[in-house]
Amino acid sequence: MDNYQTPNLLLYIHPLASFCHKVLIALYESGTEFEPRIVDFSKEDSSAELFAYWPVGKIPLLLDRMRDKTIPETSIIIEYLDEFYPGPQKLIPSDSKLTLETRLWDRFFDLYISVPMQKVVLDRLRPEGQRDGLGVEEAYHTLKIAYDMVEGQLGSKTSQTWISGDSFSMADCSALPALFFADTLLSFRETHPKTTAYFDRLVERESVKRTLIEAEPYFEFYPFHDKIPKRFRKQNG
Ligand SMILES: N[C@@H](CCC(=O)N[C@@H](CS)C(=O)NCC(=O)O)C(=O)O
Repeated sequence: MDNYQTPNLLLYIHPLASFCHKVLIALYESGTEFEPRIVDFSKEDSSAELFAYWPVGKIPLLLDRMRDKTIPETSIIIEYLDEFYPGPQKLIPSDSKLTLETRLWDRFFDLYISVPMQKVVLDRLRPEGQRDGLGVEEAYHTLKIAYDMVEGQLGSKTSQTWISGDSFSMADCSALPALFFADTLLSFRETHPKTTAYFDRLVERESVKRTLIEAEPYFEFYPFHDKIPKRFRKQNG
């Protein structure tokens, strides 16, 4: 007899999508069971279900079948998981000062690193003649400023393993995919030592390792895949 029970949670994702990595890391941190459903935007029948739930069509999207709830937006999803499906590692600290700092750095990585990174990547996928050179230039400018601010934040406390202190949080879930992909566009490795060391700590985390291993078979579809460091490729050579 098969003991498999459908998990309460269903997550629409794509294994290469950076915002999905953010939520996958949170789920792997807590060890919460979920059913992943891969969305292929090039196939209407694959994405129709997602658009029916969330017409802006962004992934990830979480369904909680037990509570009959649809939860969009990565930060809201992680807050929801932390409230209703908590794991050993609280991703939203209960200390109110730290909560604000966690939310701030979560927003920061999304808005000032992931969003400009997406701009550059999506622009590369546009046909020649329809590209937005000025927008891309602005995106690189934002990345430069954001890297300096992350470097400053990482030097701001006497003891700081993670971005907002000694506890791994939602902000660190946002940081990993933001830095992973942004580094392939504008590398911080030679210029931002604290950010580099922080990134190296992030990639040692089991939740992150698992997320990157699952993404690896799809890296070849990333337009800047040649800039992904070899240590993240299956064939390390
Ligand atoms: N603010 C959203 C951003 C989500 C997002 O941009 N997801 C991308 C994948 S990384 C997406 O769905 N892209 C498909 C599209 O825009 O058509 C969140 O935090 O959930």
